[in-house]
Amino acid sequence: MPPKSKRYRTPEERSIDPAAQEMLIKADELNLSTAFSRAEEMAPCPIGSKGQCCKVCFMGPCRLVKDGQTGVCGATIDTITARNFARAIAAGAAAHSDHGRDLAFTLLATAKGEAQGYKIRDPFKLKKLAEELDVPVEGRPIDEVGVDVAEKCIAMFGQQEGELSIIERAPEKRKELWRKLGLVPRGIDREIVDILHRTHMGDDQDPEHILDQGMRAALGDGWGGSMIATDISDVLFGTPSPLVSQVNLGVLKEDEVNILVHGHEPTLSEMILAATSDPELLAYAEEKGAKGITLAGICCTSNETLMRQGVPSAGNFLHQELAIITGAVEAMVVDVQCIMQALPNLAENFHTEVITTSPKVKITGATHIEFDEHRALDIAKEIVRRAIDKFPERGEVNIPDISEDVIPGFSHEYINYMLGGTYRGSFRALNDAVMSGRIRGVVANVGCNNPRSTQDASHEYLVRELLKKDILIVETGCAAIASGKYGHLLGEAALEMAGPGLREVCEATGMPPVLHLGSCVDNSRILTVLSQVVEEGGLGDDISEVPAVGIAPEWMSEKAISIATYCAASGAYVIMGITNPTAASEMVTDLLSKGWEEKVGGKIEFVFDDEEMIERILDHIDKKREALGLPAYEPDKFGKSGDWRMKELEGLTGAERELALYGQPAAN
Ligand code: XCC
Ligand code: SF4
Repeated sequence: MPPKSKRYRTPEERSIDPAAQEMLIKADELNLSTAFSRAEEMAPCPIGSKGQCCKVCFMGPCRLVKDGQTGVCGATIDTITARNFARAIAAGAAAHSDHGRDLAFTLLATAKGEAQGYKIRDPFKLKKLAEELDVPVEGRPIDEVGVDVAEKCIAMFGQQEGELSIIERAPEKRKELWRKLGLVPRGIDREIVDILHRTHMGDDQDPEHILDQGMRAALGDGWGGSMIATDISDVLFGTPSPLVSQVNLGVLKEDEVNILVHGHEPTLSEMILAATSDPELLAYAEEKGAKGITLAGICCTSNETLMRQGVPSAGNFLHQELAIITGAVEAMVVDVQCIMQALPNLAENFHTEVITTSPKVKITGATHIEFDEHRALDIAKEIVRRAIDKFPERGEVNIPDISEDVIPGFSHEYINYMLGGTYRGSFRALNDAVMSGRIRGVVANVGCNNPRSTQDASHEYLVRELLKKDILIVETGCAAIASGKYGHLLGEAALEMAGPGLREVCEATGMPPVLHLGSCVDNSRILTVLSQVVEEGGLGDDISEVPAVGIAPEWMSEKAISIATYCAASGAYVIMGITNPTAASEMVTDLLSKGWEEKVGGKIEFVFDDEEMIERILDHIDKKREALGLPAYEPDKFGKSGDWRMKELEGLTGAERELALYGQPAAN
């Protein structure tokens, strides 16, 4: 069915993903609304989207739409946009960090032997973490170490004074700068509360001062809450290393019970995975006419289970509704974050049961089965059983026959190993490649999907174009899943797109040119990688000197704002697409870019055109190369080694070959 009126976009305008297009056509046929159609029906509020509306007190809300206008209290547009931005950081940092806290409590329960089904899967990582946190390791049982580490991590959330100890991982120069500027977080929760306090009516009204606190709280996310989430997830569920899996709606199976896990936490989903191979439940599924049980993920819960267990991904953020529209999903099990309230309503048109599991998240119309780590496996089994019960109720099924192979799972530990080998893990090969110009620089492509733009279009285009320019790409979150759909997470396919220098490095080291680093909290892995690159030497003494850029071309969440802020405060240049939430204030927009660049060496800019984004990325990377005294990037300089050279040599006679190799006939 064609779009109903001009205000609706065609499927191709809504998404570049053919699986999504297929489901969007189905949605139109069935007259079902999706985030795509709702975005078309609901224009973004022109006042709120630019940060022009203040609702922090009830003399207002005040909408500042005229030049020079102030709020009832006298607040200026600069103060209001800065406050709004800071509050978004607080919410984003809170979400990430609270996720980290919950994992710390899971580690505690696991180490005490109170968490059903969990165990410490990576004792090495736990020991490393223990050493960093001054927890004695020698001669102690691993569980005892686990208890102490968990307690130390939990204490970081409520820490009142001093410095958050994990910031020690940052390069020396960076820490000195943070100390000088008073940006080192004291405790994770404290900095978030501080933002909420200072942006309350009648407190901090100096935009720069407000945004400084924004950086401090965001650093408590990136180098605190998120880093704890990453580390403890690795300890409990294993540090990722590459494996093969699949991405997109085609991973759902016509003849099996399909269970989707959606949200962000690996905790329950890991147990559901265990439950899906329970012989009793498999027999029960068969009894109900299903050939088996398939588990797949959406969003970052998906990234967590994809990179560790190879559980396939049904897609990224905008796929959550589309998955239900296949009619093949028995249960959509959600935990926290990025879960659309539209799901239960949509599910009513199918046999799908939406199950909320977090004590923090209930949705009207969904079944709530609260997760409790002490009975995790029992709860997981109950959920799987419910899903099986739904199977006979299936109506028409339309699963797009579209999926792509992916190789996710690049932790910084694995990158070390891949580049340096088991005995001398090192980033040397990467640094050398950047220094020689084989790799021009590094781009982190992260963040969401947003129905205000064409789904995946920017992710797909930017990655493809940047690869051509010899840029190594690292990815997390929904951006990573997007890349998976278009073959960019397959070494071979991505190498076809890569420029000659990048290709040469990847062929020599076995490293794919687009690295899946995990979920959104795993943006902390990017900070660790950057710190290690600095430590390795040759690319400057600080993150701000490395030829690297972070981009979030299709972002939508407050967490993305927190991520952008901690990356900028760590010295990185960050470019965000979609919209500038501080557009109402030129002063604040400038502060985030020029102001922060002067202050912390990193900055945030908002760019809505892909070409312009590429231009700014390359310009920044080339400037950083120049500042380091590295040779200017030359596109044709490399790529003459490897297969191409071998094939040419093979075609020559002995004497010609000597001439080609040594420039003169061999002496005899
Ligand atoms: Fe959510 Fe992490 Fe965004 Fe995807 S990328 S839509 S935040 S799931 Ni973080
Ligand atoms: Fe209006 Fe000031 Fe209250 Fe904001 S704090 S709503 S600008 S009166």
